[in-house]
Amino acid sequence: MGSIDSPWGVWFNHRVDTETTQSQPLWIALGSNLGDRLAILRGAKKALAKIAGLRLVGSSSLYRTAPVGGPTGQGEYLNAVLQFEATLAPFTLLERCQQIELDFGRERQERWGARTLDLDLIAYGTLCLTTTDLQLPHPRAHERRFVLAPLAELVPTLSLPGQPYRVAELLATLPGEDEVTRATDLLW
Ligand code: A4P
Ligand code: MG
Repeated sequence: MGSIDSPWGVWFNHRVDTETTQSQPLWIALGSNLGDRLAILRGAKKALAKIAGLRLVGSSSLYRTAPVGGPTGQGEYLNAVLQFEATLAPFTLLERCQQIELDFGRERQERWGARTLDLDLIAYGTLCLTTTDLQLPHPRAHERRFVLAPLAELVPTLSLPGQPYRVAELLATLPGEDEVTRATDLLW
């Protein structure tokens, strides 16, 4: 595995699994709508913070959110976003996240179906990646209130790579304000 000194300010359409020597900001979105959601998200946060090459530096509140897409009759989600300083190579990071999803009972049946734990890599520095297994920034992050609301708590002025608008501006244009509410009663 190689290493590079500069942040990745370029587009890749192939597997780039390179550690950085200079840490990059990384945002991971967490979601759960099956099982003991609060315990799962707390456990996932601890597990992510233990990954070598990641340093947890910020945590949004939890949000109660109405399910978007997928089969009807799904339960409400708890969603949140965590911020890290990261040097871990992106595909290795994806593998670590998928292992944590499995550790918390994730089963993949249908797309956007109910799940104990979903970990989505929202953005990793300025890296733009379009591969079968990993896209960065996450291709739907900019249109999802359940991602943007917690992300705006952490970095309202961030522009996701490739997006002309800042997170808080994107959020202000989205409908469905009543479908995403900050869970002020839940600490994690
Ligand atoms: N993948 C590609 N890019 C990424 C990335 N940046 N981060 C690939 C994580 N994974 C990425 O994901 C499918 C494949 O995406 C993975 O194998 C990975 O290689 P998955 O987690 O297996 O399945 P999924 O989550 O059902 O699919 P997808 O398309 O990632 O769904 P989304 O867009 O993440 O949406 N409503 C509410 N209220 N809250 C939610 O959290 N989540 C979803 C899932 C739908 N509705 C929701 C919520
Ligand atoms: Mg996912």
